Amino acid sequence: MTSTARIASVRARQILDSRGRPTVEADVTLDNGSFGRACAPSGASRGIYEACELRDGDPAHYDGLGVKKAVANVNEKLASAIRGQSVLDQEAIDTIMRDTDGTASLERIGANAVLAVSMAVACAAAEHERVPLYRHLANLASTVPSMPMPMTNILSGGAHAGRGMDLQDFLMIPVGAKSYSEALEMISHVRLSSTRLMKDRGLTTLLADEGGLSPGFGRAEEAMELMVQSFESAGLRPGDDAAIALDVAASELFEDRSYRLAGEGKTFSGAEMADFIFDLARRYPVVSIEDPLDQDDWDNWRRFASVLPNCQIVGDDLFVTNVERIRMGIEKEAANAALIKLNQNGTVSGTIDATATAKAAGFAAVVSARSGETEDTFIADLSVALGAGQIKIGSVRSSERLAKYNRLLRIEEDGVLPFAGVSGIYGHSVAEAV
Ligand code: 2PG
Ligand code: MG
Repeated sequence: MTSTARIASVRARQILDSRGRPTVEADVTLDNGSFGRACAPSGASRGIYEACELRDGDPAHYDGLGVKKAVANVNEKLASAIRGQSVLDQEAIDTIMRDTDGTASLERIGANAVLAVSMAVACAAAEHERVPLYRHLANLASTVPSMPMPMTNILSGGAHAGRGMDLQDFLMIPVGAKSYSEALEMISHVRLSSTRLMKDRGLTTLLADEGGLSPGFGRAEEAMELMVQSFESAGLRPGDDAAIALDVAASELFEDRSYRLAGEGKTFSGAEMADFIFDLARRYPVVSIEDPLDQDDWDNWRRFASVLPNCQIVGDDLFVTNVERIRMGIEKEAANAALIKLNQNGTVSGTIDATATAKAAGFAAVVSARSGETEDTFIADLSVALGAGQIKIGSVRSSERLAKYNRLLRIEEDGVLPFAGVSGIYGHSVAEAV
């Protein structure tokens, strides 16, 4: 048994994320001197049901994107509310913070304020217990840790790339990898191959927010072809060694009850949008599709999931890491996997609950970064701790992403954790386990 340690002080500040925008960083110090620090991430293609990210709205500073109010809420409200609490009781601390806010979507204090503190509390507890963060989180969640399979952006469009392509992300899953480090090497190889192929063809190799390449293609098919060619030129067999995952981020395309795909020159109904994605999934080695439809288009989600029963169908904007919405998805059989983002939920314990809800129903879980990230590596430990099976960090480019990939290399080096491989991807062994 470890002795308890109590929260002595909490302090927040405004720092900048990978897009140069303000975000909240929080420090938690315990009465025995143990310390935890964490930073809230921030999304660009946000779901309307996400917990609230509090921004100052003062045009004189950072175009209204400052987070000084959220910082003040930590320093003036949350700090006194949780001072003296046992750091080991994450759930009680998260509940106090939710009660201090008093709204379901944390709109008074701000989910960015609450989450940064919630994560820093977990970090301080791990330091106090002298265990790696993933061990502490696995103890909190009563889960069995494993090394996740990465799902990595190679080509990007949508809100992350100035709407260069309609679909937001064309990702690679190195399904043939036998270890996390092998998976990472395969990804790096494909990333380099695609850059080379694009340069050879005289295409632009602009970088999107998460480090994916933005070739400026109009049509999704051109991006799919380039994905397959990049696998082959890296010496990988499409489908056997490397497969494709899509994040359509369709809520961003939904306007006036239609899906508007400027690059394709098409406007689709929900059924036509689904058919468009089915067609891509049939012609290319696609194993995972995220947000193929709008966050409120439940009927078409249901139909979509029933037509592609062996493909992983991931709800991001649809579920927003929210237990109630994940339950609705389970009931309606609208998907078979949940994207897990801490800041959509607002607390560490709420995120653990959302993941447990999904997993208990046989859904797969993908722990995910946001387009706005920092050097914080919390999600690497979280994905391991929850035995989520999959992680989505962004491309292997720029240090806010590499910090997390590299943290996973260090965890792997401990040599004690199994690699999830394809077992965490729905339609592989998750489906059989249901
Ligand atoms: C997503 C995320 C991460 P954002 O849609 O899955 O890629 O994007 O953080 O901009 O919501
Ligand atoms: Mg998404």
